[in-house]
Amino acid sequence: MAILEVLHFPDDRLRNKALPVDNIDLKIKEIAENMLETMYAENGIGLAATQVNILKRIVVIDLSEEKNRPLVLVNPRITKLEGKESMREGCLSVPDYFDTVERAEKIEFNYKTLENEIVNMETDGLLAVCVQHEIDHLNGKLFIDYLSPLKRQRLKKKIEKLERQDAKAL
Ligand code: K1U
Ligand code: ZN
Repeated sequence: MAILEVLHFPDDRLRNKALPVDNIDLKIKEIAENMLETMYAENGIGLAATQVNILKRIVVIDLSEEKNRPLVLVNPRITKLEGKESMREGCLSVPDYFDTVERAEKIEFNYKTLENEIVNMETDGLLAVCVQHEIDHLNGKLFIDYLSPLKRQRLKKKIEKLERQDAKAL
């Protein structure tokens, strides 16, 4: 198992679109294991493969307190969106920044498990938000894209300034 490097905004590689997984083989299982280890190490509740520069449609999620209920979603696809809800979101690719985003309140989605089974699910609350956030990552979209251009520009400048300070300190 390995902890992978999580890309940070404004890295252009976060804008890449992930491709569907054709065959769930040992390599895909190893990627999923490494993604889970990375998500737990970073104290996240989700992680999409594009965040670790792997352009495959794989997402891991664990909303449990004990961090012992991992979900691996291969080729996840939302089939129905209902209602609207605003929730405060964070992102492992945009460290130390949280903001409120409006998304669908209730979703229906499907995915393949690592055992090659197709699962259909209906959900709301944090899981619905997290699935939408992670599928956005697979499509090269970040939660900050929903903010106003002014807010996003300010955030980019702040991050670039911090990066320059970090580089000087080295
Ligand atoms: O995809 C990611 O970057 C992971 C992200 C998932 C997410 C959190 C909150 C709303 C939508 C999607 C995180 O895990 S952010 C970090 C975090 O630790 C966290 C944020 C809110 C609740 C619980 C944990
Ligand atoms: Zn994220």
